[in-house]
Order: sequence, then C-alpha cells, then structure tokens
Amino acid sequence: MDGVTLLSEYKPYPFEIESISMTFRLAPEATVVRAELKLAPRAGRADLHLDGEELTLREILLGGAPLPPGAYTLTKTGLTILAEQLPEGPFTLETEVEIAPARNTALEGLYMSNGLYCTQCEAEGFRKITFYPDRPDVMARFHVRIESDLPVLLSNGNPVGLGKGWAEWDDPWPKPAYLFALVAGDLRATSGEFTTASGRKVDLNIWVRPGDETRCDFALASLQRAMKWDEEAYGREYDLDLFNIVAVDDFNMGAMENKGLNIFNSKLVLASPETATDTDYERIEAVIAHEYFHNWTGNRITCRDWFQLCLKEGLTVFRDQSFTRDVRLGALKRIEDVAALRARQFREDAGPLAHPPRPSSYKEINNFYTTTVYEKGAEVVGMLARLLGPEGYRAALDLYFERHDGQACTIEDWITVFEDASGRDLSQFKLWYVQAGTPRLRVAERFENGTYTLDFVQETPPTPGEAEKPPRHIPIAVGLLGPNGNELRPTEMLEMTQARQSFRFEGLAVRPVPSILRGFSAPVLLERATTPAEQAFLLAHDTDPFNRWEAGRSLARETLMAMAEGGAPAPDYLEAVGQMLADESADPGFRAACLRLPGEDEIAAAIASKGVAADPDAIHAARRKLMETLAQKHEAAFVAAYEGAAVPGPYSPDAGPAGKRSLRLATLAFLATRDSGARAQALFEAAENMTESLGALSVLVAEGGAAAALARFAARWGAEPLVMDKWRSVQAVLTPPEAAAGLVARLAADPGFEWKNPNRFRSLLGGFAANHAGFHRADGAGYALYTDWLIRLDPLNPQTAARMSTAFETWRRYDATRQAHAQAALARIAATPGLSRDLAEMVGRLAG
Ligand code: 0A1
Ligand code: ZN
Repeated sequence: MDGVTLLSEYKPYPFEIESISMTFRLAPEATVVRAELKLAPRAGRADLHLDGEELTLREILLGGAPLPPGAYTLTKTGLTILAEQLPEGPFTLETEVEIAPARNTALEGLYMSNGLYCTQCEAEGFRKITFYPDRPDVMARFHVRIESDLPVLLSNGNPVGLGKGWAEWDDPWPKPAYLFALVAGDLRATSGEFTTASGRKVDLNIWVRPGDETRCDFALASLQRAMKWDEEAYGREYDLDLFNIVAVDDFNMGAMENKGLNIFNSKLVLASPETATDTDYERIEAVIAHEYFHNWTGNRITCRDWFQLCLKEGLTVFRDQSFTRDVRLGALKRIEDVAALRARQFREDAGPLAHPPRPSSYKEINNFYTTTVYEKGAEVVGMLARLLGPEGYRAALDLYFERHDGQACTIEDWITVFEDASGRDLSQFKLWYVQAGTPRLRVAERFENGTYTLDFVQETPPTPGEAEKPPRHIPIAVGLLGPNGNELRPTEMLEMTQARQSFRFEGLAVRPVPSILRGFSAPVLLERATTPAEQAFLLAHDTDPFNRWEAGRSLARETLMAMAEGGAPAPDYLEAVGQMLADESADPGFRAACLRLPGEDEIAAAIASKGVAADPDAIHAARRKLMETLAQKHEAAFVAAYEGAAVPGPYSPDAGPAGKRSLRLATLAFLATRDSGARAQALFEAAENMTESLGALSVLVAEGGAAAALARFAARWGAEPLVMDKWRSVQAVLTPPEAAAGLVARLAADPGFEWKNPNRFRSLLGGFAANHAGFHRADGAGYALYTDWLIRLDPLNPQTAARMSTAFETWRRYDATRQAHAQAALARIAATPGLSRDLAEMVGRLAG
C-alpha cells in the first residue's frame, strides 16, 4: 500500500551514530543549522540514508571534503549516499542547511511562538531541522551550540559554555533525535532545587514569558513531588544536574519530555487561583509528573520504533495516574480515570478508528498518539500490576530498568520481563497489546446449597481488519456482600482465560450480592442482568468505592436511556440520589462524582450499542428532564449539600477543598433548574477563584441566561488568552443545542479569534464537538461548520486538524439523515485539493 509503514518490515539501522555536534545560527526566516555526525557502519556495507524534509542544503562534507552533487541523491524526504561512496570504517559527515522557523505553522521541528524559538521533534520533527536518521532506535550523544542575541538559550543536558550571543550544551546520555530540544527567547525562570536520594543536587527551572513568573510556583512544587515519588515508588533518580521546563503558547499537544528540557503547552504550567480551576491544577500536577517520569520510561529506555509507542506512553500514563492517586484521593482519581477512558477510549474502540495499543501499520504516526495507545496502554500495565501484585510488579520493573537501560525496546521485551520476573506465561495476555476492541463480559449467577457461582462469557466484537477475536486473559476483581451490606468475601482476583468460565464461592449461608470488576480491574464492558434495587443497594453499601460509583452511574445511564425512549425515571434511582445527597459520611468529591449525570455522548453510545439509532435531541431533553425531576424531588437536600460545601478562606488546590467545590458546583447545576440560576448568579458575583467563577458561569450558560455574566467575564479577562479559552469553551460546550452552531460561527468570525493557535482553535471548535446535540444537529449545520474549520486549519497545522477530525468517529450511531450529513462532510474533506497526509489518512479511516 502507498505510504504505509509496517511493523513487519522493521530493519535495524546499518550505521551507528557515535555523536552529533550541532550549531544553530538563529534567524526567523533563515536559521542555519550545521551538523557534524560521527558514523560507523554496523555490519557490512550499506547505503547511508538520512531523513530530511523542507531543508535547503547549503553544504555537505564527507570526511572533511566536499561531496560532489553526483555522489548523493536528494529527494523530498531525505538524502542518500551510496555505499560505494563511503569509507569502510568510521567517518564524519557534515551538513549545513537553512530553515525558516517563522514560517513553520505546523509546530513541528523548529518554530516560533510569540517571539520564542522552540522545537517539537516527536515523532518525526527532527528531520525538519537537519539531515539525520530520524528514528528512535538510533541513539547518539548530542552537543549543541546556539548562536543568537536572545537572552536565554537552552538545549538538552548540561550547560558547558556561555558567552555573549552564544551558549553550548552537552547531553551525556545517548538519545534518539525525537528527544532533542532547543529553546531561545526572552524568558524568566522560577527556580528551585531537588536533592536526589544519592545526594545529587539538581537545579530546577520553570521558564516562562516575562510577567508569567507569578504563576509558576505550583508547577515547580509539582515537579519536586514527582521527583520524590519516582524515587520512592520506582527507585528512579534523576540523572543530570539541571532540569528545565519551558512554557510555550503554541503547542500541538500537552507537553514533551525532551531530555532535561521539557517543553509544555503554557496552559499546563501556568496556574494561579484567579486564573486556573481545580481541574487545571490537578492536570498540571499530573502532566508535570508524566513528563518527568518519561526520563526513565521513554528516555533512558526508549522505543525501538513508533509501533512500540505504548511501551513508553502506556507505562508513563500508568505511572502518572498512580502518582496522582497517591498524592490526592485515590478512589476518586480512579473514578475520574475510568470515566475518561470510557468516554474516549471505549468510543475509539467502538468506531472506525479502533486499533490495538500496539498497531502494526500506519501512514502518519502522528495519528497514533491516541487514547488507545495512552490510556488503554495504561490499563494494560495496570492489569499486569494486578496480576503480579505490588511486590511482583516492582520486581518486574526493577528487572526492566536493569536489563534495558540505554536500549530501544519492544513490547516483546516488556512482556518477557514480566514473564521472567514472575515465572508466568503471558502469551495470552499479550493479546491486549496486539488486538483492538473492548471485550464484553457477560455474567450470570447461580446459588445452590451454599455455593454461589458466577458464569462469565467474554466476547470482543470485530474491529477494522480483525474479524476473529480469541479470548483474552482478564483479571476480574470480585467481592461478595451480605444482605445488610457487610462484606461476606473480601476482594479476590479471578483470572478468566477462556471464552466461558465459571467461578464458585462455597460455604455461604445466604445468597450474596456480587460486586464485580472492583476498581475496574480490566478495561471491559461488564453486562449483568440486575435490578435497579440491587444497584441502589450497591450504591449505598459497596465497600469498593469504585463499584459504589459504578452502581450509581449505571442506574443513571439506564434511567436516561429509558427516558430518551419515552420512559419514566426509575424510582430506585431517584431515591438513591436522595441518600447520596444526604450521606455526609462520604467524601464530598466522591458525592459530587456520584451526583453528576452521565454525559449525552455516553447515553448515545449505550443506546447505539443495543443496535438502536441514538437521537441526540431526545437524549438532551431526557437529561434536562432528569435534572429537573431530581432537583424538584430533593430540593431541600440539594440546598443543604450546596450550602454545606462552601469553602471559606484562602484558596488551596488540595483534594479536600477541591472536592467540596466540586460538590458545590454539582449541586448548583441541579438547583439552577429551580431558581432560574439565581444561586449561580450570586456565586459568580462572589467568586474569588476561577473554579467557582467558571463553574457558576457554566451553569448560567447551560440555563441560557449568561449574557451579562459572559460580558463581565470577558471584560475582566480579555487580556488573558488562557482564561478566554475557558470563556469560549463553556459557551461552545454548553450553549443549548439549537443556538450552539450560530454562536460558534459568530465567535469564530471575531477578528480577534486567533484560530492558528491550537489552544484557541480547540477551545472553540473542540468545545463545539463536545456539545453533543449541538454538533450532531439533524440538519447537518454542526458538521458543516466544523468541516469548514478543519479544512481551513489543515494547510497550516495538519496534526491538529487530523486530531480534531475524530469528532466524526461516532457518525454511525445516529439516524440515516445525520449519517448522510456526516458522510457528506467527510467526502468534502477528502475532496479538498492539497489535503495533508495526516487528515487524508483520518478521513479515509473515518469514512471506511
Ligand atoms: N510524548 C509526549 C506527547 C507528545 C507527542 C507528540 C507530540 O507532537 C507530535 C508532542 C507531544 C507525551 O506523552 O507527553
Ligand atoms: Zn507521554
């Protein structure tokens, strides 16, 4: 197939790169990059191929002598020197190229953001900087000299020289090119330090634009917490004298783990109580940790090729999730992670973009930075940890670091480590890595003569390119409860390996209530015929907090599904909500999570999975109706919970106060259906932190009465782009469906809307795609508007355009009219002249 890369065609690179020494002479329109590579053939003679794109070659020297034009070939994708031109032993190759960072709108390679030079090289951006084997299994030592009049000049590793107009950096750790970074600009540091367990003092800096220094303390403290945690939980110490983080305004993703020089989207660094929400704080802490943890899982041990991406990403997400569970409220964090996994990854797995955590082919690797690689990858690591237990898992990880430090590895290497550390055969378990799709796990139960039996059946529906799915190895955590809520059997890890399998529990005096898949022990869809009464019982009594939440969630989901089809809410559910509201013994953040209704997309997915076309308008109306019904039935209890959750005193982003604010805002949304938003208006006016200000504003927008509040918010925050992203986003997500497309079109047409910046674009268009009934409008106006903007963004920033096209991954869930509109939108994108490879691959898969 054209332009397809296959895992099966992997071949080692025939040369070793001992070192690369680079000099950058920075200029916006004509930066000159000189690179000197020291190479040695690995085995036998081979042509030398170096990747390179959009580079103007000015000079090329082999062994110090100019290479005549006939001695090499230059194409759009690289440079090749035939084997016969090369010496038999080690040699040097020098190139000088010219690039134009100011014209780089794709934000890949060396580009400029607000007067700042910065780089993004993962996955294949280094080839836009110089000619080089741009693949992760080629690891080399980098020496970098930067020449520029800008005050701060940074690269990887340790600084080794600094003068007027130049700086030199040396990274002692061999690394793949995707971890290279360079930053130059007028930046200010917030500095701190960390002393490692073995006594190395590390200087820490968070670099930001002048004026933003006041918002860096939390990021710095998060970094220090992450460094400590990695020593305690994984025995991993930092390995350089310096760790730099830089915040940039234009960035396609969240952040990047370049060795010793992490580059962050500014929204994931900058935080103050007035400008950042509790959710922002939690995410900043998690992403700072994530990138830091990559120093070992990604940088010291990297990936052999990009098919192995989940080797570093799944593991590193698992590590950052564990970190957040440890430093905040573990049970609540697990609930948030699972809710996000189901909303995004299960959705991906159920649609045309489904792929395994380790895919076996791709056209554009940037399209595989997916929730399947990241979040499902993390779940798979979590299952390994559950199967081996805490000590077994730690032993396996110790072995992984010991055996593979300094190497570029595969998923096979990783599994072998777990097999060797545990003595278990994990060949069936490996299917989780190489097959797509979410297994469905059906369970029935029997109780006879004191023996309780659970009969499980597993089945994974077909996904693109995979018709047959053999059974998986599934860890199923089960506990049994007695009739009054006491625990009859503590949690036990059942291991299912067959298509059908039964598990018996003996010696029970009464029929138990089972609590199955505790802690979400495997990423599966559990199906069990149960009654609302039993779910309400579990919501009230389960000793596993995750399953408590889960019981309430499925009750709510089933109630909403029934209501969307014209039914009435389940009385058991209405009662259960009253109990949860009044349960002051439960953690406030947990109560908030239990009270919040499932989103409309989740209901649509559940309806569609039964083979029925989802009706976005009916779902929206049902959700609205359920909020009103609950608020009416329990008004006094909502008021009490709202008032009881006030957090007086100075703001702290800690889990305790954040949980209370979350309860306060969850109850506020219900109360707004009774008081026409009066409480929300009052909270908006009194709010002293962004969490409450934005929370109250969101409620007002959803109620359709936010004009004055929106104007006030914009007047206060007009000069703060990151805050205005929130302003745009709440409107795009929450404006009532019939008005949403018109509103988004107006906000997008505002000349002040800087749509070329990915944060701005995502805040508005990404927000709109999350407005379920607004985006999936029956007349196709939502799809058409969105498509216009994707087509406009693609020539400038293909990566972000392609990523955002995933809004169309669910089009088959809806009725024939909506399907036809979605197909027309995809066809219109596909027919656009000059479409990027990124977006072309996506629309091909989406339509397929
Ligand atoms: N490795 C980073 C994410 C990242 C991936 C690709 C990028 O550009 C294409 C940028 C960042 C992480 O996992 O945080
Ligand atoms: Zn990562």
